[in-house]
Amino acid sequence: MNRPRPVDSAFVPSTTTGDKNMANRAETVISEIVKAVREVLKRHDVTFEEYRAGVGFLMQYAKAPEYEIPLVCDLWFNATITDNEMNHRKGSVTNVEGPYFLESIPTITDRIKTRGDGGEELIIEGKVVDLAGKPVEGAELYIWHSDHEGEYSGFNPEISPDFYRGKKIIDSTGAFSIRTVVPVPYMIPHQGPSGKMLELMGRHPWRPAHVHFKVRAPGFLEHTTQAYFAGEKWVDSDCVEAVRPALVHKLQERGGVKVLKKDFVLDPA
Ligand code: MBD
Ligand code: FE
Repeated sequence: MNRPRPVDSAFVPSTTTGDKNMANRAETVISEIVKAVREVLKRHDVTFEEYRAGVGFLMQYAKAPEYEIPLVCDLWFNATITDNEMNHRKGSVTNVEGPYFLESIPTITDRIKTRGDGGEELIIEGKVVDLAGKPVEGAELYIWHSDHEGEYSGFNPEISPDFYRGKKIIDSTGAFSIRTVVPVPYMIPHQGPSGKMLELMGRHPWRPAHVHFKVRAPGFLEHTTQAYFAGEKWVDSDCVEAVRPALVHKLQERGGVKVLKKDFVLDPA
């Protein structure tokens, strides 16, 4: 079982910084969130009993594992935040990081280590370029994905983080070609309150099969994204609602092996 990474509570912005802009932004965003919620409560004539039930439901988060609060926030809002990134970028489309990124992973040349005990072979190939189409030599391309059973290495304690993850250093051609295995649909942890919330709503806890990427290069904005596979299960009903058309790739086939073509166009910092 995957145990997602909790967010460090030190990320909570301080109200004691004396930053006036920050205070104004907090007033703007929080007061408008409250206003939007009030409008929904009015429109649906929500009763005191329902309100108390809702508060009681939220109290379950106090007893839940640490990752449950970041999980429910990501479930409803992370994809919106990443959409906002594209207001300030001209490169390829970014997407949510998810809770399973790891900093320290093996550097690879042309193959991501898999346990070799299952999973269909997959080649991921493409290029890393700037807005002018010029290769970004030295860019670090992080790739991570679930195994063939939907488990993330390093979070499922039985799978070493050396597997299903790799960092490729991009050469002067900008091109890369990496062998791994095809990930499968992924079920977010559903035993806790976030899963319970989906269940109450009559929704499922599945994400479509996906591959995660992060590209870092000096002078460029960090580029975090995912790839989804056209026609696959849950692509049209991702529980975290993060799938975007530009990220749904039609798998090609070469010599009986599936090929995912994925190019990264980086924005300048
Ligand atoms: C995942 O694997 C993921 O990619 C996201 C965005 C949320 C939960 C689990
Ligand atoms: Fe994921």
